[in-house]
Amino acid sequence: MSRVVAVSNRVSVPRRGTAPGGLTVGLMAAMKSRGGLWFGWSGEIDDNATSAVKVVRRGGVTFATVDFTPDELQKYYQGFCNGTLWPLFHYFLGDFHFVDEQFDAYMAVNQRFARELVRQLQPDDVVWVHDYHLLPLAQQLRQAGSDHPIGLFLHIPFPQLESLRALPVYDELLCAMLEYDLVGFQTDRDLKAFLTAVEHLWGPGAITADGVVRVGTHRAQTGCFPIGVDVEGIQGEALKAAPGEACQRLIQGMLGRQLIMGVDRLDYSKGLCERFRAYERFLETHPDSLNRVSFIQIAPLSRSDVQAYAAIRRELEQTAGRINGRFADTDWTPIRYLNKNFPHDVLMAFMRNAPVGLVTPLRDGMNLVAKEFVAAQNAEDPGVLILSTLAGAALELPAALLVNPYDCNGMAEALQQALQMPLAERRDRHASMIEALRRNDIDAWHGRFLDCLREAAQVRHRGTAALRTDAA
Ligand code: GDG
Repeated sequence: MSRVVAVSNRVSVPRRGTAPGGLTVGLMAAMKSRGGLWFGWSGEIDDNATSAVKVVRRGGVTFATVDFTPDELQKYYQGFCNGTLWPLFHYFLGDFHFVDEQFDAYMAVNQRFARELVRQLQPDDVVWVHDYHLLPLAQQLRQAGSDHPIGLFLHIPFPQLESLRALPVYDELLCAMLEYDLVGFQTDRDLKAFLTAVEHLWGPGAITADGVVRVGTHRAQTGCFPIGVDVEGIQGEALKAAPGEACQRLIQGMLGRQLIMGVDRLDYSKGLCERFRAYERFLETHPDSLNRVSFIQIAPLSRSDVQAYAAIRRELEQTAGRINGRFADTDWTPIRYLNKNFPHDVLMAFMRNAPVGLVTPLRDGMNLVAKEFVAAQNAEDPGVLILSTLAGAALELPAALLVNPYDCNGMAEALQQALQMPLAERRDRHASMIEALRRNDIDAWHGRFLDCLREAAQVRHRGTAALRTDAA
């Protein structure tokens, strides 16, 4: 069986004693059975980052990482990735900017990744590239001589054409994406947006009924592959960590109050400011809830993002401070906001103990936390998921309490409804959601993507062979 080579901007090398997050677990599962390789940025900055690749082996998987120079971090990562593509693809045009130099750095880092990666590849490898940081990687790998099956999965939304057109180089990027054998999206909505952009650039004739895009000699299969979670694994994590010190301290600190839980990477797309204000509105309009609920928001932030997120941190600290100042009592803190990272199993145990999961991004490709919250629940007495309609996950989880994350009153009312929901209704909603999660779990996600990728590459190879025969 061929080896799976995963490529992502950031590689998370598992460390002893830490529980990795959802995506890491999924990728590791896809790679472990076949002895995989994971290539990308180490997370380290080095003034003299040379081309040296650091290689370590953990749990049957090889991790090959490179460092970034401060210039690459600033122009490629903070610049084009996080200042251009991330806001544009999440429809935050007000935060979006375009700088030629940063785009050049983006192309250069992709070229450097390709150059380093191609040296690590074996003939039968299947290359699976992840996310918006690496849209032109297949193009660069082909130029570096790779003929491997290469697929791209976009974890974040793909924007509608009218937003996409704000990017001066959108046509160049789309053209580069057609060098993949397979381009996969989280939802049908993202896939359609991509095909609309293709049609705009190359006409309806570029797309066949089965989602293949043909432009010149390029042939890219496209498809929708919503990412899932490991339902049984999460149940196991939650049960294992529940008796542990961290979870017990949380439960004791609640003093019997109902817990509302939010877990998000600290980012403006996650709608945290709007969520805090909705909780404030809920306390204002439901005074009977004072001292009976507590909202805990966990929002870890990575070292390299500290500066970029200073403004949102300030706003969240101020809002949390105002809410606590307004409503707190001698024995009650209404909102606890933690910029702290917890082991994944501890998070799952926290979620299992929360009657309400509040997941209200302003825009999200999928949102794994929503799925993890559902998977972590006790089916006999499940908590209620409040979920943004603007998260990809909402399409698979219509039995959640769906809210518009910009609607402060609507979210406050959903909180009230969730906290009051009768057990029978909670069980019904949970049963329908858990069934959807089991139908499309993390194994289904990587299994379907990799099968489709191999097939797409075979079709390309057959096409190339036929062309050679014709020419002869
Ligand atoms: C992108 C897309 C898409 C969170 N805090 C801690 C921690 N986490 C884990 C969660 C979850 C993961 O991180 C976050 O996943 P999300 O899906 O919510 O969000 P993004 O990071 O924005 O991911 C998104 C995803 O890719 C996958 O395709 O769903 O739409 O934006 O697994 O549990 N894990 C640990 N400590 C924490 O403090 N260990």
